Amino acid sequence: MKLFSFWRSLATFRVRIALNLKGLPVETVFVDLDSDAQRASDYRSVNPQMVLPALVDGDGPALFQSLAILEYLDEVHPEPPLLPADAKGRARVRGIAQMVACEGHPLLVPRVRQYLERELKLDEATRVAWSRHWIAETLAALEGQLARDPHTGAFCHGDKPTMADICLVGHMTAAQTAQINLAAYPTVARVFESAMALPAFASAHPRRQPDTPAALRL
Ligand SMILES: N[C@@H](CCC(=O)N[C@@H](CS)C(=O)NCC(=O)O)C(=O)O
Repeated sequence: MKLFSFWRSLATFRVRIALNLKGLPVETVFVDLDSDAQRASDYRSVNPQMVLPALVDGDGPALFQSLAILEYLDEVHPEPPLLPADAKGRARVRGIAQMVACEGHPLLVPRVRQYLERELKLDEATRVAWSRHWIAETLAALEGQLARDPHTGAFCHGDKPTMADICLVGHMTAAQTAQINLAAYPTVARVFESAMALPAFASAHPRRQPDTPAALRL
């Protein structure tokens, strides 16, 4: 398998965790988002949406959208499962994953930040306020969902990691980078600690990748 990746990409972080949990070896192709390499013709031919990640399994075609890739990996390599066995549990886990991947994260990606800066001419402080606002909104939504539900265990759903944790850790990483006070989100923070204690999560961390700038490497 070939994974198109950038160290800081939170959507790619998700796929790296799933590959690690399932013990699947992967060749990594680095696409530098900081130099807009996602818009160069060679990557555009892999993923016309010009976003990471993309995953090529064997002869392809390239798979795109991190949640679709996670579902694919889970179908083709079922162990360990990324979704619970029961339909309501699967709906809950997918719902939590989508709160991050479909609601929170899209407001933070480079093309949105660039539009705010280059087209709407927002200054740095206003753009930072935008990011911090949406990160906190998603944290509050996650906390509300996790804190009230008895299905929440050491992880988002019970005591084994699922797709929900895979998405949650990326969002918490964004919150840490934005230096958001996490005191109001104790359940999210606790689940984050449980997940990041697992080597499959820890080694996928954005600051532990071969293309992570040396000054930022953990
Ligand atoms: N919903 C997509 C998000 C894809 C996405 O926006 N990826 C970011 C990195 S995390 C990206 O490549 N952005 C490039 C850009 O915004 O120009 C997924 O889950 O795969």
